[in-house]
Amino acid sequence: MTAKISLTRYLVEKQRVDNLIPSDLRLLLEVVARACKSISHAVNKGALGGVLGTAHSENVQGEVQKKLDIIANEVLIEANEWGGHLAAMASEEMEGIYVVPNRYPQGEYLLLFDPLDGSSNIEVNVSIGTIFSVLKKPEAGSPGVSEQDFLQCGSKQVAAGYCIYGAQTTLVLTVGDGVAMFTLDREQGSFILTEEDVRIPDDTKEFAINMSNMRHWAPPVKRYIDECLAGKEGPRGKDFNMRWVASMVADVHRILTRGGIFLYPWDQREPDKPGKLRLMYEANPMGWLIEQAGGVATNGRERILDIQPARLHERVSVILGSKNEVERVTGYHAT
Ligand code: P6P
Repeated sequence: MTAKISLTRYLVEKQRVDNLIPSDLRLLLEVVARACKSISHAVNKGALGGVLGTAHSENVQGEVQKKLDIIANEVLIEANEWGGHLAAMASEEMEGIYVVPNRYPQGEYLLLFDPLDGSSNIEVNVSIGTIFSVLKKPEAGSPGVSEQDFLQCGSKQVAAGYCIYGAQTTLVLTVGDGVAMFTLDREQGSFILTEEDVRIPDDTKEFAINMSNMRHWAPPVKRYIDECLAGKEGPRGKDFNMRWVASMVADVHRILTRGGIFLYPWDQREPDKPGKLRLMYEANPMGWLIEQAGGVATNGRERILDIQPARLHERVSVILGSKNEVERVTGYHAT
């Protein structure tokens, strides 16, 4: 029987054997994983834990916050602030950055997260998740840490991942040498390696988009979806299936598991906004995971990871997944 490899052993080997990650980054990722385990327990309690429903407050995005949004955010802040590997954190749920208090040692990493993505699905017991991204504090620049330090392209990430709270609780991670998946063994309380070197097939017959927005899309997206809907009698010569979970973590997890294309494109409902999803907390971490698994992630014009953010809560269009399918929608050819 093959030995079970825990997340800790996997990360120690990335540090020691592959010399790929320094110990501070390993420790940071272990703390994030432990925080996700705590969030998973809170999510799994549901109504029994009194954690459902709204918190009667709005986040910086103007979205009504769920109690679990706030709980997850607090769990991540409290777990990560004292360890000495972080300079600051940024969350989809908080307007500004959270600088590690002076009573704790400051580190060189910046942690960004969407503490509970897809929280509109909490009450209906559909998979949700935590998305995280790790950057290094820029070498140059003034002492201390500012919002400006976070405004780095997604290609600067040193680690990225998500934890999906579904039928299983699974942590999916990249530190730049492929994508690995770890399933939570609740009896042991540890994440166990269950997939390594994840690969997305270049072609697919499955697309994920919120079809109710069809009348608002730009023509290239409308044309692409129409061709998929035309099936084998149409120009694509094959039938397509459609999925839309409305939790990005669930749709991306399906694509990492069996291929597919995910689209949340610009639409004319908010013409001055490039898209609904957030660059720093959703598109960048998910885009890197998709690329590390052999897929492509663009905003319809350029590689997601090349976009220079101007603001912490910047939004973006997202088209990602199976290489040949994404390139078909946008005419974008990965370099
Ligand atoms: P819609 C969740 O709120 C989210 O940010 C992503 O996880 C998800 O893909 C998308 O929004 C769902 O948006 O408009 O279909 O509810």
